[in-house]
Amino acid sequence: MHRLILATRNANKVTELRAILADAGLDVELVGADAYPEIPDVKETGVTFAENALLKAHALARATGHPAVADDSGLCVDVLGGAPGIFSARWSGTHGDDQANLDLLLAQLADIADAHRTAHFACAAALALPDGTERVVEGRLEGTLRHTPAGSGGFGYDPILQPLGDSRTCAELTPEEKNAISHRGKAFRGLVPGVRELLG
Ligand code: ITT
Repeated sequence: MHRLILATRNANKVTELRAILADAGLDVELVGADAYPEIPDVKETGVTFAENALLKAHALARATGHPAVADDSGLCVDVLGGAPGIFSARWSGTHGDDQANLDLLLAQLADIADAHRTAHFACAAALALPDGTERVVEGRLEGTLRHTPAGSGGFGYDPILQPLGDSRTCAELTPEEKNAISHRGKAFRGLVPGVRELLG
């Protein structure tokens, strides 16, 4: 059985990709980056989601000698020209402060009417082999931004992103409902043919 490394310390992402690989009937042992605590995190120096996902996947594949998958994702707001984009996790200045990031974005958009509050979550998922072979797939979840947060599920900007065709925010969906339509779910599922092709 092939060992596949997922370049994240987020256990939810490992669970989600493991389920997608199992659904696809792929006999792969998926482990998170926590299995390799000695390998340092990679600097995300790319300027697109795809570049950052590829950087992380190649670094982990080289360091472990195993195929590696990585993702990079964020929220892209149309009226802000696609920002926060790759800066989503540190939009307020502090990496990973979800509440501060969300509060700042809502303040910036305070005067923007509903018709102009379109946005999408974007995710690039990359697969890299130790020999440098690579595949990358992108997924999106389109929606509109609420004026006030709603819901307690999920993370990040979930309480303000209402998917097109739904009356709830992402934070009001069950994890299964969100995975079925999410940018990350789409990108991970889109990567399955590449995993099958390259790992058999
Ligand atoms: P890693 O440790 O795997 O890198 P991360 O949380 O630092 O995870 P992500 O690439 O998953 O980075 O996401 C970057 C930011 O984009 C994240 O902090 C959120 O603010 C936002 N984001 C991405 N996906 C999201 C989602 O499904 N729901 C809400 N916010 C999301």
